[in-house]
Amino acid sequence: MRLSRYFLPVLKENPAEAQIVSHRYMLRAGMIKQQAAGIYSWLPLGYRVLKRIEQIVHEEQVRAGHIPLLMPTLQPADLWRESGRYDDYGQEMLRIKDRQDREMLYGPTNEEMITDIFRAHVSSYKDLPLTLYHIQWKFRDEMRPRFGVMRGREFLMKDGYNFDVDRASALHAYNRHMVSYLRTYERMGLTAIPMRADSGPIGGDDTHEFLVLAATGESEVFFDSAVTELKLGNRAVDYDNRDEVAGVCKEFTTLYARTDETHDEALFNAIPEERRKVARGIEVGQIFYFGTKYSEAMGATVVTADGSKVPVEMGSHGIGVSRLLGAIIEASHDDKGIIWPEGVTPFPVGIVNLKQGDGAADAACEGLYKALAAKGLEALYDDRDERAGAKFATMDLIGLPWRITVGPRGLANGVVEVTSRRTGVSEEMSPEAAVDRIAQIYAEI
Ligand code: P5A
Repeated sequence: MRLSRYFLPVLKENPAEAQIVSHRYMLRAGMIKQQAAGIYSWLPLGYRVLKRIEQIVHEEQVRAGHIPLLMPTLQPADLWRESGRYDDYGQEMLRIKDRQDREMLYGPTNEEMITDIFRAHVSSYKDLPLTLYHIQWKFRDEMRPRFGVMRGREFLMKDGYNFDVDRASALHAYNRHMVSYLRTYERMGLTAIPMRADSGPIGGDDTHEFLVLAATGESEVFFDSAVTELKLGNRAVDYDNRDEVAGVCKEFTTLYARTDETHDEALFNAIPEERRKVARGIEVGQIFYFGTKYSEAMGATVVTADGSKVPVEMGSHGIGVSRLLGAIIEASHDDKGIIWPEGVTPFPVGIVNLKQGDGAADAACEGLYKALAAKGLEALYDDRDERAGAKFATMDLIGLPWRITVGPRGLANGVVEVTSRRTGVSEEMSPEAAVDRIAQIYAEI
């Protein structure tokens, strides 16, 4: 993409309404525009990151054996009357009437609708296990929408629902989600710690929230600092192997890590003092096992191997897709702007032409741009007729992890400069070597 033809409305001034750094940088970098309290347009740069995050979420769900579908944003109220949640949900639910005076709502979550789909089409244990998920907009009329996409009213969620014949299989589905979430967050450059939590309006006995530590997080969390060292890394996990999946979950949930709702002072005090941490965290996901809560209320049953009819065992599992942009920025920025991890960056690399209009510089930039494209890497090429300082400031603000700087002086010596946004370290090399270096970095992601 050539910046002269792109739509990147960066702001020079700090927007007064933004209280936290991620909100400030998302507005300044021209990623989002507020349209009403807690409701945003996704401008091109923000939209690219949102799509990257969605892509990673999809890949890891499919890897775990989960199946994508798409349910609508609008739902009939009657479904929610069946589960009893139509009245329970209160003012957080946006209720709408259509022209026939039928009661509708903008879905805050989809347990009822997926149960309705299940009961219409599945009746035998032979069709299980089954996990269906979608990535769809939700609406919750939050009392205090704030911090930009962090606590929106309209927000994008990945929500998945497992259907299993018995409790043991449903717990395996719960564990599978935990492992797939760990991998998902790691690919985004995040450390998200699973913490024992409270199930709130979704209901159920077993639930973990995934928290990214950040001073601006809305949840107070208590944990053993050793938990922050755990990494899934590249190990291959066989998602069908119950013991192996349970083993990974055990590794990640044995050390003390809880939100304030489930915090236990006595257990906490048993941790060696130097490892006892109280901090704040951003909830980027939550998984629930709730058994037959919805299937019983809504008549979703399966016939088991011995011929008996039982309500299907279920759980639901959510990732805050749009919130993740804010969480990643909170975890990865400096005073100049965002520092995107390679896994989610809107463009893999930026090209800065220090002297637009100079024949050699223009030709070298075009060459780099094409050579990167040939390797599947779409660079953001700053081809505007601007001062070098302004170009660097824009690149630093929007946070592309790598920058190639091209100027007549370097070219006279046959070199361009490759700079890491994270470390600020620059290295001179030939344009060909620069392309190979960037391609190598992304080949390893
Ligand atoms: C699990 C999937 C559920 O709704 N039902 C379907 C279950 N869980 S949840 O914890 O309530 O939400 C899942 C994740 O969505 C994000 N989230 C939000 N993001 C932005 N703005 C909001 N107002 C908001 N509310 C929830 C969180 O990341 C949460 O973990």
